[in-house]
Amino acid sequence: MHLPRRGLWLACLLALACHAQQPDDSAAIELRVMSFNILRGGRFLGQPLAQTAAAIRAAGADIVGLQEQQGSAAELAAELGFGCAVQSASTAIISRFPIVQSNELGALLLLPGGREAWVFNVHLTPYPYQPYDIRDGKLSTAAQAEAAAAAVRDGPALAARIAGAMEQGPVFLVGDFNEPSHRDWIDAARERHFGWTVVWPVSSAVAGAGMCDAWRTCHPDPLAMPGDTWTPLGDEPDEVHDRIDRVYFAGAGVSVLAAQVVGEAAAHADLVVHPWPSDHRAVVAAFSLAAVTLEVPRLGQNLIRNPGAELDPMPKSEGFSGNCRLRGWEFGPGQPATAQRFNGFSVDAAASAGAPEALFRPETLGEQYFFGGQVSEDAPQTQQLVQWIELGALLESAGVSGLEWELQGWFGGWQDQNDTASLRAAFLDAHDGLLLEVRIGEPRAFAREGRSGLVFRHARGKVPAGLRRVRLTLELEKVEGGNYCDGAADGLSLVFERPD
Ligand SMILES: [Ca+2]
Ligand SMILES: [Ca+2]
Repeated sequence: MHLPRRGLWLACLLALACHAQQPDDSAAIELRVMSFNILRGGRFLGQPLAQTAAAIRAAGADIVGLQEQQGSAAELAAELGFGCAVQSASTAIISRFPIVQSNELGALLLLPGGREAWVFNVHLTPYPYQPYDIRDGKLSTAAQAEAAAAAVRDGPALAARIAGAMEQGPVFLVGDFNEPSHRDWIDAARERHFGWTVVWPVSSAVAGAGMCDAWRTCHPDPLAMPGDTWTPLGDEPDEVHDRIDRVYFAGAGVSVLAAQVVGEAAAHADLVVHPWPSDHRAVVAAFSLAAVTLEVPRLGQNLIRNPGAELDPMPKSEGFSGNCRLRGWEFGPGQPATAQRFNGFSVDAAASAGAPEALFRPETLGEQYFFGGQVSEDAPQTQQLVQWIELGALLESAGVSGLEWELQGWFGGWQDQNDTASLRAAFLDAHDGLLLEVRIGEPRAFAREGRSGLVFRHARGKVPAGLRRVRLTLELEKVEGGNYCDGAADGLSLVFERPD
């Protein structure tokens, strides 16, 4: 955490969706996020790893997404007194903030003040590198360049993976994208890019998902402030310099204060470290996170937090995704439930010998669902996820008269096993006395025609007088079949509204 750097954020310009702004809340926190390709483990140019650490210190970074860490991340983190989460042979996230969970795409960090933020870190496929192919005459139209880039780097898949986490925010995405930005190869900057205008697909997809490019938000003019990170090495006359290392951000209350290039000389970098240890410059951005203000719930709004198990992206693995916390939910008695990716393992299992096609799944259910997951071999058991929903503020402003509640969700299981799921809502008064209890779901194999999948269930009724809060209990029940509870649910919703 750092004090605001006034000179820097004053230099930032305002834009509409992605805006840089002045921190005005005393309870706000500030942090600095860096993306740094350290070149083959950091020592490749003959310098000690301490020089890479010096660059991170010069950047004042609190969180660093490393690429080409190649086994150096833990040592680098130790040198800086940071924690470390390794995503792959190339990528790792190191941070002064505690790491709550991590997977191959990123890490969930515990920030000062108790907030949590996902930081995603990517090192996308370097070759074929389209700017070289344009230079060398191997591509002749922008459409060809865009198609060639999309063939080796899947921007839409990346955007889909992180979309769920963005609903809650704050979320950061950093990386060596090995692809320029569509914000840079614009008409006005054609002279820098062989006279070409290219809508590069990864940056387009990431922006389309709602993420803001920190550098381009602070420095909107790519001619005046190119921000090139590739490459500080050499002076080959035909080298193509570009901004392929970027820091993105999203989430309510997150604003960028400054964005700086860290590199070898003042001509190319805002922060200089000499000798520079990598063939990429790094980029660092300072962010302000506004104080958390509790939103007053509204009529017509789904009041369930993390209602589709999307908030914490699970690893992109085959089969069982593993275990994770489910933010917004407390684990009740029984073994912890988890989120599972739709990857053909359980409720979306493809038809196989003797098993029919899975049930239709609406696209609105996203990438993941609530899942019992791996449990002990012991006989039938039930796992619980609990969430409390406070209604005082909503009912005070809306009044109870004529108000109705509606509870919805998708529930199911696997093939002809009777493992199942249900959602119970206990409507409670000011003393937690039970006014009404409703349960939806619990489809067994028969209700699914013996097919894997989820079926829609809902219930509706009048709001009882004296209501103050609701305790939701999602139950995932294992009845049979080895050590997996295939009880599954998704798309949960609790809405209060007044029918006209
Ligand atoms: Ca979902
Ligand atoms: Ca089972």
